[in-house]
Amino acid sequence: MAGKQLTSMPVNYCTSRSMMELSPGKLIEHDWYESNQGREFFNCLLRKQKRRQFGVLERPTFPLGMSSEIQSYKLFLYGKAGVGKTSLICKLCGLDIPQIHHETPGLQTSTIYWPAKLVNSNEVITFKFILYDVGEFALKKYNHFLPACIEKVDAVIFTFSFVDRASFDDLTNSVDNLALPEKSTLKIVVGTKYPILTSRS
Ligand SMILES: Nc1nc2c(ncn2[C@@H]2O[C@H](COP(=O)(O)OP(=O)(O)OP(=O)(O)O)[C@@H](O)[C@H]2O)c(=O)[nH]1
Ligand SMILES: [Mg+2]
Repeated sequence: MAGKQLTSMPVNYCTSRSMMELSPGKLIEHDWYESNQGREFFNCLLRKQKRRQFGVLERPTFPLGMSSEIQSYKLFLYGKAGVGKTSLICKLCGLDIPQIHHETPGLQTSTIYWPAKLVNSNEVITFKFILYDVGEFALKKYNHFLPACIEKVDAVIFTFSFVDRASFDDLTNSVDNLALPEKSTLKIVVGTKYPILTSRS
């Protein structure tokens, strides 16, 4: 697939397949997962009603007639210690978030599969997100972690916490100064711990 970019992926995908032009905006059907077809796809990713964890060499298998091209993306989570990077990954992977803060020891990767139906197309594609997570102190201590995380990265998720002003103040600096190999790498900002903020007020 040419021009693999997270922001424009479905547009490129459709353009290369069917020469369709899509305007920016809604590119996937957001309520598709509730349809019969969507449920069938998601059931293949579940075990005992929880998201199945896939190893590095594993991939989901869909029943005959339910084929889905897998599009792989590498994402790197970046942010202050304790801001909630690992918790965010746990949430996305359907796991319980850690109750107590333990710094992530070194570099950890998690893989999540996410089927989606494109607007104006009958095809279902499965996003494969490989999430790179490093504890802030480990990132500062070992010089080889950052290059491993940003090499061929498709998107960086910058995290800040709604209950930590300093993590928000650092954000502009981090977004501007993280030396990414590609200028076009997508930058996403995610705020964490919002429920704590709202329960206080
Ligand atoms: N209530 C609530 N707690 C959260 C949320 N996100 C993170 N936490 C808590 O914040 C603490 C730290 O979260 P982690 O996800 O371990 O932080 P981290 O950014 O991975 O930290 P390092 O690995 O040290 O860089 C944990 O005790 C979580 O329970 C959230 O959205 N809501
Ligand atoms: Mg962590």
